[in-house]
Amino acid sequence: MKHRGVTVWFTGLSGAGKTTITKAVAEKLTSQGCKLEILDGDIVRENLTKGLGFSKEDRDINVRRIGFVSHLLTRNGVIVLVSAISPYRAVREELKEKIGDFVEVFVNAPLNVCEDRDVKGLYKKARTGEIPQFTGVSDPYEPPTNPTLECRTDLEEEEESVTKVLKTLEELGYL
Ligand code: GGZ
Repeated sequence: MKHRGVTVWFTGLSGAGKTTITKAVAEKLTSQGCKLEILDGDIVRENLTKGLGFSKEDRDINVRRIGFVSHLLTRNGVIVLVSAISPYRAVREELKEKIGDFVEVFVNAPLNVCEDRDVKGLYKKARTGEIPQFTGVSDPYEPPTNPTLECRTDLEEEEESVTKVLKTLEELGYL
């Protein structure tokens, strides 16, 4: 399928569903023959940004590096699906400006829902203080004020979120 390069940036709390939606969108697009890459915070932190922690400074470096790679790929016609908490609005805005072809998806579920899911048991550790500076618990998350799209993963099925993302990319002329 013919498509244009774009960064689709999924931001939201840990456990909101960023990785799940990203993988499902990737599957659909790959099956349609699109060239794409996934940059997932979790994985990037084991490679490109290994050694960085979760202070504001380190998160900003992490997010900017992801943005840098995403920009290179985007301008070479790749669809880049970024999945990172990216809690600070200013850096997301900076990358939006820089990359241009940038779709911001707010993967949103209330903190208590993410905490109830606690897939990896991280929230529990955050509450006891075993993990410091945990987003939403002991560290800030600044929600987008004007995202391209919002997926309320506590209210909609995965399928619906995926369809919304694909429809938005189509409407904006990327697909
Ligand atoms: C937030 C943390 C923390 C702290 C470890 N705060 O849901 P996960 O587990 O699998 O993904 C989260 C990941 C966060 O990495 P990002 O690169 O997305 O973060 S950021 O954009 O803010 O740089 C979470 C896990 O690492 N994790 N400690 N303190 N999430």
